Order: sequence, then C-alpha cells, then structure tokens
Amino acid sequence: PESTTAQLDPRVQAFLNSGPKRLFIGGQYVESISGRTFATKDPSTGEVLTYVFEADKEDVDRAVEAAEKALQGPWAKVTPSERGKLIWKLADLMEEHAEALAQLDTLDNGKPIRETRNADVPLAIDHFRYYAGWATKVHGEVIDNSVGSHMFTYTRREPVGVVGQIIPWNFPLLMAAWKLGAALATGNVVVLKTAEQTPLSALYLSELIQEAGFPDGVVNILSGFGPTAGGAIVQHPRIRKVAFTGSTEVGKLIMQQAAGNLKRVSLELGGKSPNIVFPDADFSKAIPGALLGIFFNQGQVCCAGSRLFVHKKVYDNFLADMCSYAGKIKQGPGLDETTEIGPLVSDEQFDRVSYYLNKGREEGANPILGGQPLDRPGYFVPPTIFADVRDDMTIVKEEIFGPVVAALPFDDEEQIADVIRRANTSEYGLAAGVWTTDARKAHRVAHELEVGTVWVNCYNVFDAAVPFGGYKQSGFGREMGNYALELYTQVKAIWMNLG
Ligand code: TXE
Repeated sequence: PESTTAQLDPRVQAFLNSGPKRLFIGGQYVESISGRTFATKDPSTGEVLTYVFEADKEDVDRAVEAAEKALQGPWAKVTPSERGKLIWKLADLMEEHAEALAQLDTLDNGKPIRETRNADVPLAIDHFRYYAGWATKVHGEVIDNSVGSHMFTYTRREPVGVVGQIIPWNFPLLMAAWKLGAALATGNVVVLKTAEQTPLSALYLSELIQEAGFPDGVVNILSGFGPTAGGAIVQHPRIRKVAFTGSTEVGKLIMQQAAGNLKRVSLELGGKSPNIVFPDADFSKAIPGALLGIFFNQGQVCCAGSRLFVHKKVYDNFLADMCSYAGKIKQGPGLDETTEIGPLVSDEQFDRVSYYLNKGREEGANPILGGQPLDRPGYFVPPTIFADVRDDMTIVKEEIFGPVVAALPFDDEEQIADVIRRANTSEYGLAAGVWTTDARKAHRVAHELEVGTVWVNCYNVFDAAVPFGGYKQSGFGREMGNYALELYTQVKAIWMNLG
C-alpha cells in the first residue's frame, strides 16, 4: 500500500517542544541536580527528538525521600479500593491519550505505529485495568488449626515499601506498565528508571499519573543511564526491592550489587528461544507464526523465536515460503502507517546486530534473505533468515536482539528427544514455540522444555493475567497474573495468645 505518515498529535508536538524534559520526583517536574541533559533520538533518522534531564545518585536520593514521604503519609491512608480506582482512572486517561502515547513510543523507539496503536498501548492499558482489580483482593489468611486453641494466628500481606524498577527500551510504555501495575496495586511506592534510549512515553505517562490523583511521591520517574542512576537505585540502602528487565550481563551485576542491603531482586533477562516446527504442523499458521516470532518489534523481543527448528522433511519448503512472505514485509519509518518493520532502536543496537550478521556469514551460515544492514539514514536492518546453520555457531548461541533468525533442521521421527535436547542446551530459558497438530506431542514437548513460557501453535501472545518470566539465565520472578503480587508483598504472621 501507499505510504501514509501519521499526522503528529498536537499533544506530542507540545510535549516535544516544551524544552528539556524534567525528572518526575515527588509530584513535581524538576531539573537534575547536575543540570546535565542528554538527547533522545528518532531511530528512523538518527536526529535528536528532544533532550531530557539526566538523573544521577543525588536525584535517586531525592526520589527515595519523596517516595518514603508518600509511603508514610498520604499513600498509607489510601484504601485498597481507592488504590484500585486510581489505577483504573489512569487506564482511562491512557485511553484518552492513546494516540499520543503510541506516537511517542514510535518516535522514540522506532517501532511501527500500527504496533504501538494495536499492541503496546492497549496492552499497557489492559495491564493497569487488570491490576486495578487486584488492589482489593490481596489479603492474608487465618490459620486456625494446628496451633492450639489458645492461639489465634493470621497473616498479612504488606507492601515491600520503596521499590526500584529499571526498564529497557524495547517496549518503553508497556514495560513501565508491567512494573507499575502490580507494585501500585499492592501499595508500594516506586522509583522507576527508564532506558536512556527511550525516556519519553513514561514521562508522558507521569502526567497522567498526576492527573489521575495519585499522591505526590507514589511514583517517581527518572531518565538516566545504567551505571549511574541505575546503579544508585540498585545500591540504595532504603530501596527494599529492585525489579529489572534487560540484559543477562547487567542482571548479574544487579544481583551482586543488590546484596549490599539484601534487596529482593526479580530479573527478566535475555533469551534465545527455540521455535519448533513439526512436519504435521498447520503451515498456514506456522509460517506467519515463525515470522511473527522473530520479526515482531524488529526482533528486539526477549522471547523472540530466534532459533527456528524445522523438521528436515519440510525444512526446504518451509524456508522457501518464509522467505517469500518475509521478502514482502514493508520496512520503513515507524510513523508511516503502512510500515510493518521499523529501524532498530539505536546506533549501538545497529552495530551489535551488524556484528552478528558478519559473524553468521564468517562462520558459514547462509543468509537466504537479508543479511546486510540497509544503506540509508537511520538504523535499518532487514528481515534476515540464516540457513545452513549449526548448533555451535555464535548466531545460535548468543542473543542477537534483531530481526535475524537461525534456521536449524532436525530429524527426530517418533521420538522427540533430540530436538528437545538441542532446544534445552541454551543457558537461556525464557520461552519456546511448538507447532504441531498432535496434542499429545505438544504437551510432551511443552513439559520437557526448560522455559518459562511455551506457546503451542501461536507465538508472542501476552495477557496481563498470564505469568511471564524465565528459567535458567533468563532470570527469575514472574511478572503478570497473581504471581507478580508475590514480588511486591511480604508476609507477616501475627500470633495472639488467647490464653
Ligand atoms: O541492555 P541493558 P542494553 C539485551 C539484548 C540487547 C542487550 C543490550 O540482547 O542486545 O541486552 O541492550 C539499565 N545498573 N536486552 O545495553 O544495558 C539501562 O540503563 C543498573 C534484553 O540496552 O541491560 C536500561 O534501563 N541498571 C532485554 C536497562 O538497564 C543498568 C531488553 C537495560 O539495559 C546498568 C534490553 C547498571 N549497571 C536488552 N546498566 C529484555 N530482557 O527484554 C544498564 N542498566
């Protein structure tokens, strides 16, 4: 179809034109103490969109103070029902501002507007609505047996207190929602640091948080870099929990640094997810499923189906069909409403993915589609399919985080042991896909895979009610569903002697 560029929302224009964006601390918009700012860029051109103030340790200190004040003051008086109402109100406001939120994520991250409109923003809104419901449903229990008739015992599930949250750039608004929803529903106060590549939508969201009526200091949003502002959150002695989504490398560092005050830690890290196509699969579903698995969000998805195992009986035809579909995927700037795949988020990510394209070729993999970064402004890498891949190649072992899939044949007949063994060799264990029309086989494979999510005859499907998180070096802790409530509550047992 003809290109049609989305008309810039006047609210986005006003937001971008209002000078360097400030930090959101204690319900106020403040400059960083250092006064330093940094640029955030449009990945489709490499041009500066606007500047944001850069938080550092002193700003984290201020945010923690504001959060503590809220925790001990007004937030403590807000009833669970009122908390739920506030979160629901925020979701309503997001709906009113949906187009502005979608455009900001598209501008800042590069992702297609059709995705921010149809996935990121509605999922973020649903997420808040889901947790608004939980606010009134988290409670302790009475333990009235086994402790003797002279004792009355019960539990309470209390908030952890000040929680630190560090999010990545691949789904800027949605990751903020995943972090904030459960933490707020359970009565915590938050210091959230956005990724340096994509600070904008969360700052816009902060305006809606303010408008919804959350007491000052309940949510604080800082723009800043990892080792400075992020490190200060992780090491802060009065932050009691840190939730992180990002690279496995930084996840390990966070776990070490959080040991300082024994912060509770939850980590959602990288992946190298296997997507397994059996010969009895419905190919009309499996082919688009394999494409969505790897090319959604330019492949910058922690659970991307980047190791595609296809049974050797169908391998050649399957790959040929994939190439013919993938060759038609329309790549362009995110604001073009017909764009299906956008640029990568940053020049660093462009360099990282380009390195893997070279590495794949050097080690003998055959790029049957794409394989070279595009020679145009912005950070564009085309959909790439590598065939003739071996398990020991770098592109099979390491997370690429770009639109690059390694296609591997397998030849199990009735037994599935070999493909499962190969799928499980990865140190990562975030997700997997299975394509088959044999329900028995689907369940057997799903049970054997060492991953936190298995999609059968679908891929990259999410719902606020369904837990998400990793096995092995993909991290621990589950976001979403009732499982996330565990991350943000602690249990107190109370004994009353009736004797
Ligand atoms: O991640 P980082 P980067 C993977 C993916 C990607 C690679 C590098 O493979 O190619 O990581 O991306 C903050 N203390 N994923 O460099 O550095 C940082 O500011 C505290 C997978 O962008 O992990 C940002 O807010 N915080 C992933 C966040 O961590 C620190 C999503 C993520 O950045 C810090 C993103 C420190 N020392 C990348 N250093 C997923 N699981 O979805 C950095 N940060």
